[in-house]
Amino acid sequence: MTDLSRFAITQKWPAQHPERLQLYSLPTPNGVKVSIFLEETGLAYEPHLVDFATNDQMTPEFISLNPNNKIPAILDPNGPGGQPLALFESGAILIYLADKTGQLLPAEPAARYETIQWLMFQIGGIGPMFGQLGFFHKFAGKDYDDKRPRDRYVTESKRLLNVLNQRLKGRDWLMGSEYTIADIATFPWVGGLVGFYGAGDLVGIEEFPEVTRVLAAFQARPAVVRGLNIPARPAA
Ligand SMILES: N[C@@H](CCC(=O)N[C@@H](CS)C(=O)NCC(=O)O)C(=O)O
Repeated sequence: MTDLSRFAITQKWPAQHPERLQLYSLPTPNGVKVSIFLEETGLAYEPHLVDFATNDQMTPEFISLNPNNKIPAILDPNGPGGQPLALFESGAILIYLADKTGQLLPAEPAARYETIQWLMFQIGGIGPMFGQLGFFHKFAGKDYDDKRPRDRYVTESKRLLNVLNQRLKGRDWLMGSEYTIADIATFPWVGGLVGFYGAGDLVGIEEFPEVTRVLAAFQARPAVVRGLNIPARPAA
């Protein structure tokens, strides 16, 4: 029987199935990357809801696993050497899980690094920029009279969308015919920009037809449909 009791996070989120990978998350663009990966690959896991409405991410139990107080985070009871491994940062988690399962990250070295390059492009560019645009367009920042911060993020988001659009010309996915963790990292953010943030018109999303084509293909995948709602949010 796997014992995860030395991990304080299990005191707040007890493991019903301690032999399975434990996922601590919420369905946000960063959170769903991991649930989508897990749904795509079929690796057994147990999802736990980290509810921002009650500031779960700020609790000592959560911070014991991720001192950066952000989702997603995982605890794999069967990590390297058969020992438990706790991990945060969605990019690190995706690479770890791809290596563990041998899926969704090419094995050939050049293609592997190219995939990681596009993954990092999302982590360092698309995520932070689209997230700031969401703040200035949908949340508290929309009430600021000075529109220069919002416009700065609109310009940068459009520039990033153009890079994506160029890359996707003649390709099914970011790495061509192979669907990878780079797509799983990127398209929840594009979907969130257009959907949740309602910023499609603001960034002129129709100017990026390759991006919208691949977004539609991504959102049609059954594992994506499922992953976008895991862990389920509490009823409103
Ligand atoms: N670089 C991190 C970003 C994670 C992140 O920003 N998560 C957000 C949700 S999308 C969060 O947990 N926010 C909670 C908070 O800021 O209190 C990753 O990729 O995992």
